[in-house]
Parts: sequence; C-alpha cells; structure tokens
Amino acid sequence: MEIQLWKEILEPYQIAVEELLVKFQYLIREYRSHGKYSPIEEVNGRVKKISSILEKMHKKKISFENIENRLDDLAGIRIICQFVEDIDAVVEIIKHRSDMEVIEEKDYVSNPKESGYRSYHLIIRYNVITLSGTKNIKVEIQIRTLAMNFWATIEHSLQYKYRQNMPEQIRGRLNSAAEAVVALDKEMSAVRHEIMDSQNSFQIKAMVVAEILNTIQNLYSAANKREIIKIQDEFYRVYKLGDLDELIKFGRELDIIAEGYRAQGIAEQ
Ligand code: 0O2
Repeated sequence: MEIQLWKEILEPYQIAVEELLVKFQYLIREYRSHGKYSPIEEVNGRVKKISSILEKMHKKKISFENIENRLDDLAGIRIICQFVEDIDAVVEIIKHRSDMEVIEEKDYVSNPKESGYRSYHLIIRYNVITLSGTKNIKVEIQIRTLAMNFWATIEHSLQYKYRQNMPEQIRGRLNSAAEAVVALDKEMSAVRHEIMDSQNSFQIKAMVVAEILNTIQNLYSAANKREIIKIQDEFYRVYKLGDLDELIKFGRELDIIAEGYRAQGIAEQ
C-alpha cells in the first residue's frame, strides 16, 4: 500500500491519541489542583507503527481492507496508576464519560495471561472530527500499575529480541518476576492510605504555599515595604515549623490583611 494511503488511514488515530492525552492529563491536573489524590499517575499514547501493523496483519491474517475493523489498537493509550485499586477507579471514570463509549473490556489483572502479563484493557469508541466529517474510531486503553508496567516493558523488549524462541531460563525468570509484581502491588496496597495521606498533604502544602506567595506578591503594590518584609519573615518562620495547620492559619490571616488593603484601595479611588 502507498505510504500516502497509510498516512490517510492513520491520521484520525493520531488526532484521537493527541486529544485523549490532553483529556487525561487535564484530569490529573484537575485532581491535583483540588488537592485530591489522582488515580492516574501518568498517561502516554501512541499510534501503532506501520511495521507493527504489518506484523499483526500477517500474524492474524488480516487484509488491508479490514485493518480498521480487526485491529483494536491502531490508537493506544496507556494509563499508569500507583495502586491496583486505582485501576477500578479509572475504569469507572472512563465508563461514565460521555465522549468515550466502552465496547469491550479485558481484565488481565484478575485473569493474567499465560505469559504473566497483567493489565486492564478497555476498547472504546471515540469520535474524531476532521475536515471530511466525524469519524468514529476504536482506541485501546491499557490501564496498569507502575509495577505491572515495569514488568510488561521488560517482557515486551525480550519478546521482541527472542520472538517465539524465548529461552526457558529467561521465561522462568519472567514468571518469578511476574509473581514478585503481584506481591509488590499487594504490599503497596497495604500501605496505600499512608502513602496517599502523605502525598495529599504534600499537594495541599504546595497549593497553600503558592497561594501565600501570590498574595504577598500582590501586596507589593498596596502595602509599604517594611510591612511586606515583616510578613515575609513571619511566613518563613511559620514555613520552617513544618506544620500544615499553622501554614493554613497564616494564609487565612494574610487573606484578611490583603482584603483590608483592597478595601482601602477602593475607598481611595
Ligand atoms: P504492541 O507492540 O504493544 O502494540 P486478541 O484480539 O484478544 O486475540 P490482541 O489484539 O493481541 O489479541 O489483544 P490483547 O491480547 O488484549 O493485547 C493487546 C496488547 O496488549 C498488545 O499489543 C500488548 O501491547 C499488550 N499485551 C498483551 N499480551 C502481552 C504480553 O504477554 N506481554 C506484554 N508485554 N504485552 C502484552 P500488541 O500488538 O501485541 O503489541
């Protein structure tokens, strides 16, 4: 097939990947900007390479005319979570979205593949709007933990290296590593609340500090320099205490001071 034709076929898939990445990244940002834990740690995506498409077509005996029908992963999104529990949360989020229609689910987390592969796959339908109209295409979303992703990445490279002839000894090591990944995910789940708590307070602290610094910056145009230096010194003192409640209290007091200056400014106009 001509390269130009491949480009035409794959173009909407490229758009879908780019749009979905923006949407999932925005979701992460939204959680974090509200001081909430994000069940999505990171997201990436790709359009399948032509060489991989040709390989899969050959393996599954698929004709050119049928690639869009038969290949579900021309567009692929990979969502990485910290904990196994997050995978269910992400699946629910996707199922409730009006811009994505889940048409198939493969739960390789509860039912790992023979290779030891674990991941949750969703096939969705997604509308892409192009100059020639709306095209409804399939996208594969793989959802897995950091640990599952580590295993799958290594195993994928070894599969690529050895093709169908993976040495028994390496296969055995991969099987043990897969078991270790299950154990690691379990251990991490056991301390999940502790980890989430500390990540949440880190997130909230960063937000409170950013707000305080912003307020102090705005005060530069209203308050006199000596007072601002006093406020800054007080901020450093409270910050050094390392107590989030104290920092929040300081932020509130600062807001009252800033509000006073704002009211004064309006009265003088
Ligand atoms: P690549 O190079 O990642 O694109 P099916 O239609 O169900 O018979 P299909 O279409 O292979 O089979 O679907 P499946 O089994 O859900 O796998 C889709 C993708 O999941 C694969 O795409 C891999 O990315 C990943 N995957 C599945 N099994 C394994 C595995 O044993 N090890 C690793 N590392 N990844 C796996 P591709 O096109 O095979 O590969």
